[in-house]
Amino acid sequence: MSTPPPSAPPARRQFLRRAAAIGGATLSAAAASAATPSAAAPEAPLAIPPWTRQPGEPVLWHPYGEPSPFERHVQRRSRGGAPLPGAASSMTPLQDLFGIITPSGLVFERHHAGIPQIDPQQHRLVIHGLAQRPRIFTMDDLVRFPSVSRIHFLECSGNTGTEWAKPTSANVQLSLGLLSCCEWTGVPLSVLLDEVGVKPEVAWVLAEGADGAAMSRSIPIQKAFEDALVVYAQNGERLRPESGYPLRLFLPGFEGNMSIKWLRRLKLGTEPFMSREETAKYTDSLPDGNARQFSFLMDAKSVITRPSPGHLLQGAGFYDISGLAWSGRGRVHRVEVSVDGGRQWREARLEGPVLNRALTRFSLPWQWDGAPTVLQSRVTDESGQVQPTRNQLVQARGLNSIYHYNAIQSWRVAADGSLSNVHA
Ligand SMILES: Nc1nc2c(c(=O)[nH]1)N[C@H]1C(S)=C(S)[C@@H](COP(=O)(O)O)O[C@H]1N2
Ligand SMILES: [Mo]
Repeated sequence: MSTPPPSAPPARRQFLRRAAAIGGATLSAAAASAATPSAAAPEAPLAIPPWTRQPGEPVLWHPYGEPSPFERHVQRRSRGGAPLPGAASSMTPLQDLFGIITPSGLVFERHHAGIPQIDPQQHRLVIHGLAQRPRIFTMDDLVRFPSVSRIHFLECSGNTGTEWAKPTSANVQLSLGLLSCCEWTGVPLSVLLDEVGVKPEVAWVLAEGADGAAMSRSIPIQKAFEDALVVYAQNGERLRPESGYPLRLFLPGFEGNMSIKWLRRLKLGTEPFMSREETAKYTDSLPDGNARQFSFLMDAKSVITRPSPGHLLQGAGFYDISGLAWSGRGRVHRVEVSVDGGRQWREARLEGPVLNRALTRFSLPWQWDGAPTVLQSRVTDESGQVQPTRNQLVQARGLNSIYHYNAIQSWRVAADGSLSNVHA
């Protein structure tokens, strides 16, 4: 956030100050005040600051590069105190991000047995089972295929799982942060399948990871041919170790769990392989005692990320509400925002390009009168699915699920400008 030039008219200055406050407001009060320009700054003479009086750091200060030390608070966080080794997750700081791309270092992580350190020279991908010509691919083999790059979101089906019970988490990172959106580069799985020759009776593929959990999932062969990718790069560089280096499966729009990291094996078969774990875990219990199985697609969902709990509004006036919308069924068709707890809805502006199965940034200008209210967003995707209210979701699915919560999220704004997570 820049300080407005001294000639800026007062209204604009006031607006910029507010914008700076909301944009810079963070979880830590110290960081927030550092990012908020002082009220006197625009009138003060343009004194020469110390950093203008001497040369700066040399090139190659950080040969890889890293964010400004003033952005240190923008980090992955996990819900339960210190991260455990092995089975654990960390969450993306959605409240501090802009646009739609998640920087690689901030992509949420979910591991069932820690992060294996894999030498790409020793890594192999085996495609076997009902194949005409089973094959073993080295990383070099895979990179020689023509590649594609696509921008897609990845969401853990357990994202917002805590919302089934009650609105618990302190901020959007801890309630919705099992969500990321990257540019993924690799080989379409269909190309590799054509290479090995899929037998006509094949209906399922088992994908297995090389981590300590040897995590595996069964994937319908239609998905494998439709848009599945075998990826080795993310946001322009090789995958980060925590994201599956050197190779992962990527299934656009499907629950994150099925995008097997550290991919080492694809086995073609006629049935879902369904390990005991797979059958027991990845289902959604319904109120009638039945369970929903094969709920692979992520439903239409949206959330306001700015302002959101942890941010502090600086009094009545203009704010630009901004958030993210997505759907595993395709593109975002429209997003509506309510600034009065769902009584009236206004169409938000979508920031293009609106990509298939990718996060889409939306915004809506808002004049806050300073009275307590509730902010909400509601997405409709191109398949026609409308994000449900919490009541509608609970009515359809009951309260026994852990996974696939996609209800409208409500942020309560208090008169003092603070925000909190509520069920409205
Ligand atoms: N091999 C393997 N693949 C895995 C996992 C794992 O623990 N092992 N976790 C899964 C889960 S539950 C999710 S939500 C995504 C998370 O991907 P990310 O860590 O890149 O965000 O990876 C999936 N793929
Ligand atoms: Mo997950």
